[in-house]
Amino acid sequence: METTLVLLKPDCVQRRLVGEIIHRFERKGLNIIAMKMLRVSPELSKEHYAEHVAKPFYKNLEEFITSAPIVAMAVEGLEAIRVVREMLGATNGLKAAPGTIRGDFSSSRQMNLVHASDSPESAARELKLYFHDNELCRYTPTLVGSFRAGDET
Ligand code: 3AN
Repeated sequence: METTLVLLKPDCVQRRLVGEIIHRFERKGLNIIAMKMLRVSPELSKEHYAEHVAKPFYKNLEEFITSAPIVAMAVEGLEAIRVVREMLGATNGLKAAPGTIRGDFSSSRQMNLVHASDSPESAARELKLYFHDNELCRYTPTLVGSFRAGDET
């Protein structure tokens, strides 16, 4: 099992797509084990996007991510880090494959609706920025046997 950080970004909240996108993760069988709405501060933005802070596009990125509330979620599942990234599609919505979230709903590189951690190291670092360990509500879904056979490896 892996846990990944998912952010429904300001464009997602502004466009009323929060429910639509949560619905996709639920239907896939992933477990949402924490969720909160918050406004990203400039300080949190700099921590979250540490790898981009020195880049010329960072100012616009910070303006965007702090422009309206976001919804942060911890999402758990088998190979969840890769699975969720593949559900999102390519960073640029114009390039993202149809059927992916960005491919279906975004035509932008910046307003690409959703962020998800891209590696186990990023997931561990990013989850800590948004959630305390005791906010993660792990549980066994009663439908687990309907999503996968018990003897699958
Ligand atoms: P992803 O969200 O797919 O992991 P990242 O982490 O590479 O993508 O980029 C995060 C955000 O940084 C993007 N959504 C975009 O707004 C911005 N960004 C990344 N690369 C560029 C770029 N070359 N020019 C402008 N903005 C960029």
